[in-house]
Amino acid sequence: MAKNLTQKILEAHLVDGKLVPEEEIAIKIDHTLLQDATGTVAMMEFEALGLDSVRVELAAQYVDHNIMQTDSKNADDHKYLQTGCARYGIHFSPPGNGISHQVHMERFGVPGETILGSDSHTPGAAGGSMLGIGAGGLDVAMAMAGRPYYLPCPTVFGVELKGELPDWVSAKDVILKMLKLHDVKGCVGMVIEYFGSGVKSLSATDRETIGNMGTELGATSTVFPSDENTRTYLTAQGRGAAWQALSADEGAEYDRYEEINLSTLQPLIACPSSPGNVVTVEEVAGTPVDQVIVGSCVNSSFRDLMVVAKIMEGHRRHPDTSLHINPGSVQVVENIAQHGGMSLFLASGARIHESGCLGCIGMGQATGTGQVSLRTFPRNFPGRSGTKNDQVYLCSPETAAAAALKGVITDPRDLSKEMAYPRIKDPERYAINTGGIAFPPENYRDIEIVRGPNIKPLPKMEALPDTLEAEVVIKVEDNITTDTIMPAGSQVLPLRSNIPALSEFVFFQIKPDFHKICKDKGNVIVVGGENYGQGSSREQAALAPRYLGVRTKIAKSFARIHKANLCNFGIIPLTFKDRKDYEKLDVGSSIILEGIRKHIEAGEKEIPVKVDGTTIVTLLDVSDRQRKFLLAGGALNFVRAELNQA
Ligand code: MIC
Ligand code: SF4
Repeated sequence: MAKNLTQKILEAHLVDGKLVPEEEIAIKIDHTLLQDATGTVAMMEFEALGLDSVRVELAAQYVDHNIMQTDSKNADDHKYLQTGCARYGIHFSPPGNGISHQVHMERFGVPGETILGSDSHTPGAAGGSMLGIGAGGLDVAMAMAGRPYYLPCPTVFGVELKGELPDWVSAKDVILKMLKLHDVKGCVGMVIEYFGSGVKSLSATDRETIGNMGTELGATSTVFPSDENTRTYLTAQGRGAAWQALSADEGAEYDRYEEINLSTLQPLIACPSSPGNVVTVEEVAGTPVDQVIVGSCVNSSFRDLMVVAKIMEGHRRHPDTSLHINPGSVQVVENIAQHGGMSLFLASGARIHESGCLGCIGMGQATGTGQVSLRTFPRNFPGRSGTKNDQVYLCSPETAAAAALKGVITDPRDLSKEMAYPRIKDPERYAINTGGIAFPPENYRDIEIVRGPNIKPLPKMEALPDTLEAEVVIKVEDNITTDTIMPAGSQVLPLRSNIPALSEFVFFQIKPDFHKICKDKGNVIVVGGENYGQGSSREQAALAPRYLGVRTKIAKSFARIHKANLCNFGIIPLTFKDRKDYEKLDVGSSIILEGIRKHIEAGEKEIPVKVDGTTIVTLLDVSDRQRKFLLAGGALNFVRAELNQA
């Protein structure tokens, strides 16, 4: 039978289960990726498993999110990561070296292999034709321990690309088009597989942008064929030997199919405050812009920065609009410098920053009150920039540059009256700096791990009681992101490895005293709408609420990674059998889950829940393995016991 590429990669990695949509499968993980904001706790979790070294082909840890050093906390955590990586055999990329997804693709990506990352944008690995999946830190820690990754078998959404992108339209517009068509939950449970003649016109880094932001569609992952463009990229990285050709078989079928003609695309933009809020740039043209930022883990490659540099050539930025450049990696900086891009930026009045997530995760670059910011980032969730009621738009580098020049949102095609579209060719050979990454030393067993005072032990989690009694403490609407549940930003991120301190920020944006309310109540319940917990993979959005006594969340539906994180930390993710029952629960409702242990042990799907004395029916749609986690009070308790028995 003809197979699509996703089926081929999954089949080659299948450890358990059958490739039947929605059934649980386990796949072998070849690479693991940690980033500091989620990776510090993930390292502690890995340590808690009690192994002597990692048991995966390649493990890497990047310090890219939490790089502001306003006091000793982040620097202490970085030291812990650096020494911990050396101790356990993990590659370590220090602060300033670049953003995980960019650097991993440059230095380590291998077509056809799998990568599990504690960052939701790990599917950006599609640029190098890997199957990248985002997960909670504990799942990645378990993969580092050599265990397979369990997930519901995805369906495969084949997107056939035809034609070629017109001038002034680029890869970001392709993914914004997908978001316009499908919004933030349109591809839940799917791997998006791009194929067709149009794929040839997209470079590896273009594909990274498209794969990375598949996450914004709710997709499990994205896959691109490995072709001549992949080979060109790997050769330019001095790693041509890693290349192999990969594609779907002739006549392969897809669970869902769509065609996009690249030639018909126009510049698009996501308006505040959701990546799914997409309109044409034309529709919002003329809006004054205070700030433009080019970079992040998408649109920060050589091509993406050089196209902006060339558009700015011979011009200053508009006096009312600041222009920021956040390069994806040190390698990108070195290469744009060699090709004259850096001088063009300096002459244009741009502010050039070090490589890292920076403003994308609210680490600096916040805008003033009511100000408009155009960013080439993947996300613009409310308040994520650090400014209340922020006005963040997401767009391509071309649209960003046009706004930096004109001071208002401008369709970049209008620039063709003044200049030719600068088509950028990637270098045949990048200037490569391998010194940035610390490789695991031979004598790793002798390395002493340095733990600063910011590293607090993981909280103990007790097993699930026979019956749970709790009170509803918050009720939220649809599409609540993990940024809302557990915010980031410069004040909160340094506390990511200190759960008691971090828990004071749970739901901070919408209910600042949430942690205080929980303290006096014992067990508490959160009620959510559709797609609850979309966005970031941060397991702190499960771990910190659990610390505050949240043992159950009842929602209309859950986002994939957050649901897995809830099970990992012993929080029962229930959905309403009848969605209308959402109305029956309110803040203050008293809830009883009578005999919950027995229901979960018996593998029951329907769980009766007493709400203020009347019973509603909820669903527990989790695997047998996850039931064991829930009973044990969390995956760490369960897996630790299992490893100790082995
Ligand atoms: C994000 O883009 O939201 C983040 C910050 O990279 C997160 C990870 C985190 O919260 O540390 C993600 O994408 O998973
Ligand atoms: Fe970093 Fe932003 Fe990318 Fe997340 S989306 S990895 S915060 S650059």
